[in-house]
Amino acid sequence: MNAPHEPREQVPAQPEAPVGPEPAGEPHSRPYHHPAAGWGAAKSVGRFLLQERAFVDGPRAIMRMNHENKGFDCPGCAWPDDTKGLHLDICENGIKHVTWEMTPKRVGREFFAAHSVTELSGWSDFALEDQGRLTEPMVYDPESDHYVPISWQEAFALVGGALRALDDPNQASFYTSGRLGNEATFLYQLMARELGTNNLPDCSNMCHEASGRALQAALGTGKGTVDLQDWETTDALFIMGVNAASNAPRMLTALSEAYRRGAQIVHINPLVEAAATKTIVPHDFTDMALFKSTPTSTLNLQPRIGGDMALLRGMSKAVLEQAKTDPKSVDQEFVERHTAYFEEYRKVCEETSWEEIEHQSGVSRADILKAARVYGDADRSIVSWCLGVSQHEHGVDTVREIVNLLLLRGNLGREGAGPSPVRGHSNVQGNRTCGIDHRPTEEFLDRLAEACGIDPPRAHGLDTVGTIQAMHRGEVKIFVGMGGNFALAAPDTPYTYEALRSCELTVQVSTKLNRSHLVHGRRALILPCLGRTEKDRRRGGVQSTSVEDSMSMVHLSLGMKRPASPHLLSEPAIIAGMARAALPDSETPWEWYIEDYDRIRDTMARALDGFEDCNRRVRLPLGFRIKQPARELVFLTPSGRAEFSTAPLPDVVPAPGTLALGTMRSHDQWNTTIYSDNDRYRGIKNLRTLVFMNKDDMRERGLAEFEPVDITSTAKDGSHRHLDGFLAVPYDIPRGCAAGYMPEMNVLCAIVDYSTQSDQPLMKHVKVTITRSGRAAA
Ligand SMILES: Nc1nc2c(c(=O)[nH]1)N[C@H]1C(S)=C(S)[C@@H](COP(=O)(O)OP(=O)(O)OC[C@H]3O[C@@H](n4cnc5c(=O)[nH]c(N)nc54)[C@H](O)[C@@H]3O)O[C@H]1N2
Ligand SMILES: Nc1nc2c(c(=O)[nH]1)N[C@H]1C(S)=C(S)[C@@H](COP(=O)(O)OP(=O)(O)OC[C@H]3O[C@@H](n4cnc5c(=O)[nH]c(N)nc54)[C@H](O)[C@@H]3O)O[C@H]1N2
Ligand SMILES: [Mo]
Repeated sequence: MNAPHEPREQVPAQPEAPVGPEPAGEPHSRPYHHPAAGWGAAKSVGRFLLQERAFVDGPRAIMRMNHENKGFDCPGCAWPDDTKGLHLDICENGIKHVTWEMTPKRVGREFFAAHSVTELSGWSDFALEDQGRLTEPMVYDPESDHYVPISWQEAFALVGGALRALDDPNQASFYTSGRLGNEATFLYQLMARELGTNNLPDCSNMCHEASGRALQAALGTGKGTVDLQDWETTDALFIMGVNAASNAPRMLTALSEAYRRGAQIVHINPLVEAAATKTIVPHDFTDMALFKSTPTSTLNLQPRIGGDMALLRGMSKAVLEQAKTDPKSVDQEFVERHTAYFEEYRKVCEETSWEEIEHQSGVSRADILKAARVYGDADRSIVSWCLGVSQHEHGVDTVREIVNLLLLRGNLGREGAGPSPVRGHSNVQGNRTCGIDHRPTEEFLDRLAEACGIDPPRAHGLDTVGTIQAMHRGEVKIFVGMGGNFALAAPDTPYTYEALRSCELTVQVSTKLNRSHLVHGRRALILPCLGRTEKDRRRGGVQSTSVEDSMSMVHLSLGMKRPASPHLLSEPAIIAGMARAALPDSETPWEWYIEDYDRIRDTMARALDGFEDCNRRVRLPLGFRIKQPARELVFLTPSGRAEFSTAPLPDVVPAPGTLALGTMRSHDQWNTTIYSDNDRYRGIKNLRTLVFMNKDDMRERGLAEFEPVDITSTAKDGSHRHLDGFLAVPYDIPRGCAAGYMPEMNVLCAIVDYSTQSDQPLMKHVKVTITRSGRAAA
């Protein structure tokens, strides 16, 4: 739990600079009628390669991506690679992502000499990253307000000295963004724990924390149980709260194949996203040539923001009502043998009225019954979800309701059935497996102690929100960011800026210049690292690193490009350098480990559950799958069974005059990295500072298309935050709901607005009022 935070009257928004590029023209909004992926994507890739001047390297690299053990893992999303060994399992956004890393542009010492930090603070985030790859370590010089070069040895000594000077190791916090490979991850958590802290916040604290906690509580494993083969054999797919065409584009292939097979595909999302219509599978060359699209949906339901739990409860209620006349609609045998608390759940469903379900979900009983029928008719069902479900106050309860629904019909532990969260960053799941957890279990720590000969701290550490609050209070003085862009990704931008600026030292390990280098502590370091596409040559030869995808497959990733600069170090080498300087008496063989990553993996095999014999298994053609007890119907829960939950439905209906606002990504961005001001599938051009609204909510407020509005959020503590001048765009979204883009809208997300169930910031449910600009409500 995060510490309570003193109420703040009003935190003024102070975005110092725009996020996206200069708009290339007038804002434009037209419905997109073309299939997802297909030629629209191919055109966009071509334009992007041209813009990045990567026409030779780009395509060559792409041919090496996601190969069986001979290439590198796409540094984009965590969707698994095709199990059939397909050699062109790529997507538009993965290509953009790889090309982004391979840009020929460079940010060297001349650049930093020419531009002060104050000057750079006025640049857009797009312009910062557009300078290209960082090339050598830099340290902030307060005298001149410039970053100046520093040697690696001096940089490590600076970090080590600062860490050693702390009164308490808990005055440091070590953030991980989900790109970090498993071996670096293992060394990073080892360093933090050897220092004596579990302050290991990560991007998952803002992403799928709720999913992990719910699955852990219900099934005893904090991960999904299905793999791609299950996707290929299921009868019904329920896709909730994910914009797959943009954020997990390779899912489109699975959806179109499912459709062709005759499977049912139900999308549950306040917005009808592109993946809920039709697609042209990009590597299906005949389809591309013939412009032949495949539908990717058989039913679309549009709940209100936060209405998913009520909708799921309605589906369960329908299944249970049906069981009164048709006992087979519930898998009695499964329920009796493998679950606990069924009777309590049945009762809760019975007691939840259809009126309440309709009111809270925003979906009619008739439509919920349609989805329930699909579910009831299917022998095997998969429910898949992403941030639209997790980033809510009741994210944990909602994911548990997903499991409740699945358990009713025994959709677990057999082919084609089960829960399937879509994870975010390419290795965010691996980070958690390898120890990035501010709440480690006793068993994990015992094994780590045994395998590594350290005495890890037992007290829980700080997560992302907790770290920001502790920095703000002056309790955390050193912040280390292992990748990511903490300043922009975190909630409450001005508050997070203040927090970072009050640190003694901020260290950012990065590939490109970003906002987090400019919003820094009294002392600050930029440590540039190799990207995943680049050759990592150590004394023991060229190294590969392992990663874990959304479906628990672990495989090797081998970079093959010449590094962007000869002065870059790999992430494991940077961590070992910092650790050696911070822990001079350490008995951990840091230098020896980073000569050959097999040595790190040998220790991981002893320390981590599921990594036994990993050096051999990770070299198998498709790597290995981490064992999933729940998949084998072994439940590591208190009852030893899969547990139904019985939470009451939360009230998610916006108060009169207010709207529930969800922040999300456009098609042309990767989290805080913005590629363009366009959002192709939603028909938007040249505009990011927008808010999508229902046309009736706009009419009620007297708003025309592209009319500037003032958005005011109200936090749990009653404080307000504002964004002014955003343009209202009418969109097919339920009444009472609104949506817009992160990270521009993060100023509206109050630091105190995190879930009491998961401690996750409520990024999909910000309570706002929207008025015409200049007419703000008192
Ligand atoms: N190209 C690209 N790929 C990415 C990323 C990227 O930025 N760019 N980011 C990666 C990361 S870290 C992550 S976590 C994932 C994120 O993948 P997504 O979860 O798709 O991310 P968002 O863009 O936040 O979109 C959230 C979706 O949830 C819907 N939604 C909002 N509120 C609700 C609700 O209350 N109920 C339901 N059912 N739906 C709701 C929105 O309409 C939207 O479709 O993608 C990963 N992949
Ligand atoms: N309002 C709102 N806020 C959100 C979200 C939301 O939906 N709404 N989503 C949240 C989610 S799901 C997430 S995951 C977070 C994302 O938070 P982060 O992971 O912190 O942010 P990214 O934008 O993915 O990080 C981009 C930076 O990573 C660095 N980088 C890229 N590749 C590498 C590499 O190989 N190694 C290293 N060391 N650095 C590299 C580059 O310098 C780049 O600038 O944002 C969260 N914030
Ligand atoms: Mo994420």
